[in-house]
Amino acid sequence: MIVFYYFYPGCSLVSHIALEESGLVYEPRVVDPKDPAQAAEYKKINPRGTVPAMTIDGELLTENIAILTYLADRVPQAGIIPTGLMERAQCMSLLAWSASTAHINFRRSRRPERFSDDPAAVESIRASGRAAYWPNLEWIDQRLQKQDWMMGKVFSAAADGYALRLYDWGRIAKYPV
Ligand SMILES: N[C@@H](CCC(=O)N[C@@H](CS)C(=O)NCC(=O)O)C(=O)O
Repeated sequence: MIVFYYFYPGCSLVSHIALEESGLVYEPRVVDPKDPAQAAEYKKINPRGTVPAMTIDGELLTENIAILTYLADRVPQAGIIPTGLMERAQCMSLLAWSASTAHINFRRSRRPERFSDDPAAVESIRASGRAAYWPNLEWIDQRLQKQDWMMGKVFSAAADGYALRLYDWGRIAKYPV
């Protein structure tokens, strides 16, 4: 049995899209990590307190990239991650960049206090995160000018789901997307 923990507008949207595409039956649970009571309760399940997380027959799996890989391997016909050797590697490259570069630039702009305990530094961290996120959005846009989907001719729930998540954050943060 799969239980899936998520929150909008969190990065859990990416795993959520892939889970829907997989066709697997799951129990959805909304968790607001910013709500202290919910966060305390949730940490009993996922001690990191982050979403997405999933339990599969009681075993915890965290991190978008791990969840996406698990779902892609479990339901290969769902088109979550391409199956060819190089296509798969290129998709993993894109997912890693999304999670470790674009997401973190956006986080710097939204949660600058997490990057320094010096209150005087917060505004400059926010501004540099905001500035750094824009080229990330432009890079996705340039890719989609040349092809229909992030991985080329075929939809990938993982790669296109991440692009949608990053675009939607741009929309929420009032970038001219
Ligand atoms: N590297 C993780 C990031 C997970 C993450 O930080 N999720 C955010 C929402 S976008 C969260 O749960 N934040 C709550 C917190 O850090 O307390 C992944 O890709 O799954």
